[in-house]
Amino acid sequence: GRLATAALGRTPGLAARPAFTAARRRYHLPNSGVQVSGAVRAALAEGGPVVALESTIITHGMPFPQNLETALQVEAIVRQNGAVPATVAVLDGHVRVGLDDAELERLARIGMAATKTSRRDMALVAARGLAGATTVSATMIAAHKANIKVFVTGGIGGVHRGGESSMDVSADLTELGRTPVAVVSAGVKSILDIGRTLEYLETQGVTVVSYGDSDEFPSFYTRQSGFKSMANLATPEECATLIYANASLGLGSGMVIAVPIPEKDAFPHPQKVEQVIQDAVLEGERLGIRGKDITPFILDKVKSLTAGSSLAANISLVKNNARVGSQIAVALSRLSS
Ligand code: PSU
Ligand code: MN
Repeated sequence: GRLATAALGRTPGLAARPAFTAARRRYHLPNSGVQVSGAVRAALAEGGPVVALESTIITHGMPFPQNLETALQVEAIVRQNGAVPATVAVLDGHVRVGLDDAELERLARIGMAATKTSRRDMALVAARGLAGATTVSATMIAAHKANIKVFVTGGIGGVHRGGESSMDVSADLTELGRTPVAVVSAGVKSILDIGRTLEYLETQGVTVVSYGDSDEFPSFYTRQSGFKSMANLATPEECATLIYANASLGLGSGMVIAVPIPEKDAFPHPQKVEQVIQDAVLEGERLGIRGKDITPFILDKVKSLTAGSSLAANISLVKNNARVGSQIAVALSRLSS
């Protein structure tokens, strides 16, 4: 008890204080770190391949029920390619790594009512016991805590157009600078300033490579951006070797593995998309939308202004990234064993 501890001349630990115990009950404070599902824990224990997946794409990126269908299909693709999927989200204030199908459905139905959760939001969402959809930054944090090195998503955040004056730079980029997880994506959407995004990643010390036969940096809906990565890596084994080297050197920083959208699903009219994006950016400015709301706003506008064809491209590239990311995770687990 408290008295006995005091008599021994020690201060009772924070966790033992009655007030703290009450607060924990009331505010759903997790005991420590993240909660990893049984399937993911089992795979990690034997050094097996695991792929982390984010959840903002489920709640804010697509409408129900396509979001649930896509999430389930992406997990299936990961399994077909020999890896274990670990979707990350905050449920009832607990940071979870690995969701079952019922939990995925719960999240998909919550949709936009879930809190979009990047690094800065995590503590508040946990303290309040809320449902949080993790962005790339928060998913990287959870993945790293669980010791997962490969993470698959659609597109990463970046420097927004006009970011040189608004200072709207996604927390994804600083997270990539400080957390050693490889993020497999289709590059950066042209709703962002791709050139400045790559400059910022360079400053943050983030390795940026393209997957396949070209060092062109892809721009989500299209295979080109007019900018180059540091290199092109042609096989999952090369990517795994890069991740292994990053870990061996203890750099502590993350990397971007950019996978161009499959040719057949790439947007045929980049100029049309560009016009749509410019309209959406202007409308966002007019309505005074800023902070974490601007990315979902522009994505939604682009979706409706392209009559849904962007949704099909989005689903295609996420599945393709899941296939490539899983192959990389498999190659990495062979390399490490
Ligand atoms: N880019 C996309 N689709 C997305 C996102 C970005 O093409 O769904 C989401 C990701 O979860 C990413 C987040 O981490 O938006 C970045 O938000 P912000 O720009 O507010 O940092
Ligand atoms: Mn922002």
